[in-house]
Amino acid sequence: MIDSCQRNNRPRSTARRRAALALAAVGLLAAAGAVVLPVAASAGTTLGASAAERGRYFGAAVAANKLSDSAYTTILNREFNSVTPENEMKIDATEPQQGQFTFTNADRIVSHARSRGMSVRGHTLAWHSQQPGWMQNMSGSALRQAMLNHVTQVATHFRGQVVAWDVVNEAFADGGSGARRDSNLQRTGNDWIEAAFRAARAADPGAKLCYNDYNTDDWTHAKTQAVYNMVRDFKQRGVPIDCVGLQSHFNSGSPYPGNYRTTLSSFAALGVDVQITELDIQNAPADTYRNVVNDCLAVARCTGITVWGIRDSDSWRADQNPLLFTSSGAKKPAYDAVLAALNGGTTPPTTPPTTG
Ligand code: 9MR
Repeated sequence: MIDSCQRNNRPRSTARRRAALALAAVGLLAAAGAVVLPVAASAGTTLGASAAERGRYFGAAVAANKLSDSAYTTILNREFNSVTPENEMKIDATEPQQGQFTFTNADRIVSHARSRGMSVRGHTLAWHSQQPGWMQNMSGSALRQAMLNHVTQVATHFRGQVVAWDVVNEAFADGGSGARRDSNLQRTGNDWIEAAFRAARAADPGAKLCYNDYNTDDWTHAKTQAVYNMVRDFKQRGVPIDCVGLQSHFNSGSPYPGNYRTTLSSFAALGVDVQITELDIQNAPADTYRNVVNDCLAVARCTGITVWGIRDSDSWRADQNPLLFTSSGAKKPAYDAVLAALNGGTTPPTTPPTTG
């Protein structure tokens, strides 16, 4: 099993080189008596560089049709070292007709990311939602076979290019039941999830395979416990699973829970990585963003954070202004809080103090 760092070590090694250069420069200047005190030499000035300093990635969901918007790509290319296609790898996008695969838009995002040293999270291979019409109309063994073929074909196409896959998305019901969500896939048999993971492993043995869901942030919730029990069972029985994605869409109805760190560390203790995969927070309070970053940093196997869009106008919940950049691309207070948290509470050496 190749880990994500080995598969794409550019952000980390670049960050290390930068840190070494910064240290050397500070050393020279200090020797010349030009500076008094280095401002935390390892403090990065972008989300991706600062996360890399902490052995993690900082990513964004990206839409292919925005790659021609230079205001958008300027922020993407400057700040992020991981990318998740927001819709372009979903089932309806990649297999609109049964057996006919289209990868043009997903390939555009992958190529944009990888040519700039960003890693790619794949989203998603098997899901009850965004199924093309032909799949919605299927059931039973024909559907099971079609789902497995989809997993195999898509994971094979992107083999070696995607560091982590959301193999299965949102398979548990909301509320207190702790049950699986009813869907045409679930009705093919309770083992559909592990079958999808085995097919993904066979198609791309180097990718980390994740289970991804929402409302699994509060440790006391039945849904969180149900996912935890499934992952524990998979690990015990040798079903190939490497990571759990917590989407972490926080708002007044589904707020950031005080026990979030317990959730992260409890999943990690099962022997899987944990990734925060779709973060956005209603009104982007700086304190909550800071807490989320610090919770991830406190858990060694919390390997990265992805925000679900770049500017507020890019968000699926644009009316909640939940992201790190304003619609015109300015950094919000939440951005500063995230960057400072990634830098260990230090202020990045961006703007020299003004004098006089
Ligand atoms: O952000 C995505 C939006 O553009 C799509 O219309 C929507 C369709 O289901 O999916 C959104 O992304 C979802 C993600 O794939 C899974 N978790 C919830 C996300 C927000 O709805």
